[in-house]
Amino acid sequence: MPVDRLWSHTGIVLERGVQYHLSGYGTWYDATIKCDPNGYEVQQALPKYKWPLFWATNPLKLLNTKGRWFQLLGKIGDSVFEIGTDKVLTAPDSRELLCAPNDARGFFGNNKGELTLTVTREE
Ligand SMILES: [Ca+2]
Repeated sequence: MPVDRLWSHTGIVLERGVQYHLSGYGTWYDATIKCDPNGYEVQQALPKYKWPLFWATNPLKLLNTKGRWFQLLGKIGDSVFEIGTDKVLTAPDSRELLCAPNDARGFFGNNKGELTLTVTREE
């Protein structure tokens, strides 16, 4: 899963109404901030003097404004949801699963690293 672009294709088509277990692992970087698929809290990751920059410019541009920074997100059709390291999902549609880090639009260029996502169909 590349980290430097919006909504990467996974090639995995889920089936509507079926339950899946999604797990993400690996390390990625938002500029110099290192984190895992659960993302980070600005208050822990950055010195205080940098907070206003984030709050003033970025949160409204996040793909998921309610989620953590750099949390692994999934998207099926118009439905966006948090995956992180662990997620049980009932597919809302029979569509391809797309993934992205919860970064601000226009700020993907400074991202590095790669995550692996496994998708298991629950029987
Ligand atoms: Ca970024």
